[in-house]
Amino acid sequence: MKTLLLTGFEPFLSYTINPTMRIVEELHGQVVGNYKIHSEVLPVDFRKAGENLLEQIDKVKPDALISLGLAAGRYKLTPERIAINVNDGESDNSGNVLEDEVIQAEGQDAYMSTLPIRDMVNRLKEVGLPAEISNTAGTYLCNHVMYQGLHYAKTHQTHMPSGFIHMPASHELALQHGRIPSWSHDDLKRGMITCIKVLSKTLGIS
Ligand code: PCA
Repeated sequence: MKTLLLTGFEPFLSYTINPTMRIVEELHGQVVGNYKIHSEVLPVDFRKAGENLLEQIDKVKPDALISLGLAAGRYKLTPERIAINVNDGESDNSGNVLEDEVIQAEGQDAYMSTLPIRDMVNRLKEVGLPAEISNTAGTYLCNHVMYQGLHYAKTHQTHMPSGFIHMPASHELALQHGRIPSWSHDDLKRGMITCIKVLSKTLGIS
């Protein structure tokens, strides 16, 4: 049995619920494909999220890493293709407002996801869930965490597949927020289970 580190995020900005939080909490300890899932909810804080992630990687020693985030306004599941070496954006939950900052001074400008994102998108569509590859994870916390995971794998020369999946709002959040497209929690969760199964199969371990 392999170990998958699965991360989500706490609520942030005007989003009082983060659907990724419930999903990772419910999947913690579950077995999907040949992965036992270890979940962690990360803070929306530029100074802490990456550090927390790296601590978890050192503690859990996962064979693979998938991070999840909310992209309110998107209407499909969107595995991300690329993470860039930039911190920039609105205030995080601790009041840090960063502009044009590099994440890792010695890091590459960008890293490509090492998850089987094309296979994930194809399988999601086969099981009836709209999906497409996204070519930008933005410059906020989701990009930050994706970059940190891939930078770790690169600099530690580990073969840990690593990457990020953005998801639309849940109905729960849309009811509170107002005008954003939303999915049921069950479909969002089924989508994430599907992606984990694809990863397991691609690596020939299911
Ligand atoms: N989404 C934000 C940060 C936390 C989250 O769930 C993002 O897309 O950067």
